[in-house]
Amino acid sequence: MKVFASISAAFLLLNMYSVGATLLEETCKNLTSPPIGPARGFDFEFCKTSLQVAPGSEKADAIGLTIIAANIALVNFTHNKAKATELLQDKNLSKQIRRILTECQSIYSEDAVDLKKAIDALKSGKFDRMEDVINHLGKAADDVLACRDGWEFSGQKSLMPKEEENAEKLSELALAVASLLPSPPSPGPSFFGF
Ligand SMILES: *[C@@H]1O[C@H](CO)[C@@H](O)[C@H](O)[C@H]1NC(C)=O
Ligand SMILES: *[C@@H]1O[C@H](CO)[C@@H](O)[C@H](O)[C@H]1NC(C)=O
Ligand SMILES: CC(=O)N[C@H]1CO[C@H](CO)[C@@H](O)[C@@H]1O
Repeated sequence: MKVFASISAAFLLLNMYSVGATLLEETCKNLTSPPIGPARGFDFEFCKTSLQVAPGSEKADAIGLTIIAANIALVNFTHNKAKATELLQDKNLSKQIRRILTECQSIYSEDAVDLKKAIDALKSGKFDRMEDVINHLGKAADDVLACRDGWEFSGQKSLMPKEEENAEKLSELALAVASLLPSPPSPGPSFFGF
């Protein structure tokens, strides 16, 4: 009886592992190498550990996993906006630093709205809105880069480099996960635009 119970427990665990981990791991595996995702590919462990922390990620389907990825990016953008706001309280910031930080703050703020729109479109389950999803996620990823470039081009050290790096990687991850979604049924152009 005891043996039986532990055998079933082991089976249950195995099952949960293979059923649960498959889509998430397969997704991350597919994103590890080009051409899908950024040219250099994602680090598999980064992809897996980022997505895995979200409750439900083990059992999520492709759309669900994309919602999770977008939501993780949204949490970080919201956090970064708050961080920028906090840093701007410092009255002693140079004019240049204040300008860049203000720009980054509005980027995080605006793009949080884009990320929410992407999530809403995904939740609607309508394939004709997939182009919107890709556009919103792509805008968020591009804008973080613009914020990082703002520091670099002015020869300034970012006041929140770690947060910016996270937001960059997480928004790229969300975009990449979305780009694995099946194309909308024809007629109509593929949402990749090629
Ligand atoms: C991963 O890539 C393989 C081979 O291209 C493909 O058959 C599979 O559907 C992809 N899986 C996901 C989750 O994108
Ligand atoms: C702000 O700068 C002034 C002048 O450089 C300095 O006296 C003051 O201590 C600084 N305040 C803070 C909070 O760093
Ligand atoms: C992966 C990652 O960097 N996640 C961060 C997102 O933002 C929250 C704060 O809101 C951090 O706790 C996470 O570490």
